[in-house]
Amino acid sequence: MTENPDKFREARSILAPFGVRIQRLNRAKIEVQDPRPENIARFALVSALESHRRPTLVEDSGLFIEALDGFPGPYSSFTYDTIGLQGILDLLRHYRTRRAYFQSTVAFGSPTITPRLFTGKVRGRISKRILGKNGFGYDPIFIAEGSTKTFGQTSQSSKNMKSHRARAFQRFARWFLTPSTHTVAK
Ligand code: ITT
Repeated sequence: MTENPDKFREARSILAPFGVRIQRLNRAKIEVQDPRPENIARFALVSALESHRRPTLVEDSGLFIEALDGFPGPYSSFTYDTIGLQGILDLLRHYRTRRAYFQSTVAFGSPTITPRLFTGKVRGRISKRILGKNGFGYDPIFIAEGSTKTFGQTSQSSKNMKSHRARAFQRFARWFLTPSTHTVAK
């Protein structure tokens, strides 16, 4: 469940090689204010399951910048819509460290399965300029560790090799495909 079609597209392409197919439920995620993405994802999932009584995935993600004590973190969506990429670069102008990470927290549950959380992180740094047109959100200002290009300059498949979202959804898929750990009523 997400209102963000880019997140859905990525999740679908990450899960496809596992043979796990998902459909987008285009509904507003009920987002509590909490510094911990795990709490936001869990609450959103439990709220969604009140009306959507089927196996459901919810994802909460964000960009955490070290020099800004983790900002925008849980406020990533709002910050992107307000000050945007240039606003982040302006905020960082006088800082020496540009270290940052993306985190994705996937929550899965159904009326018969208690919510399970899967987290993925990718560490990197904020670029000095906005670079590239691929991806979405903060991709044009985020350079993953070991790379010289922003996610905005890399292909979807390269991003999927190391992204926070890939790591979280791959963890989910490995769990989901291990039948001894649970049963999902289809
Ligand atoms: P839903 O709540 O409906 O799922 P959303 O876009 O509001 O959609 P979040 O609350 O999880 O989702 O906000 C995450 C924001 O963080 C998102 O809008 C982007 O701006 C940013 N973000 C998350 N993952 C990203 C990625 O892989 N690349 C670039 N920006 C990302």
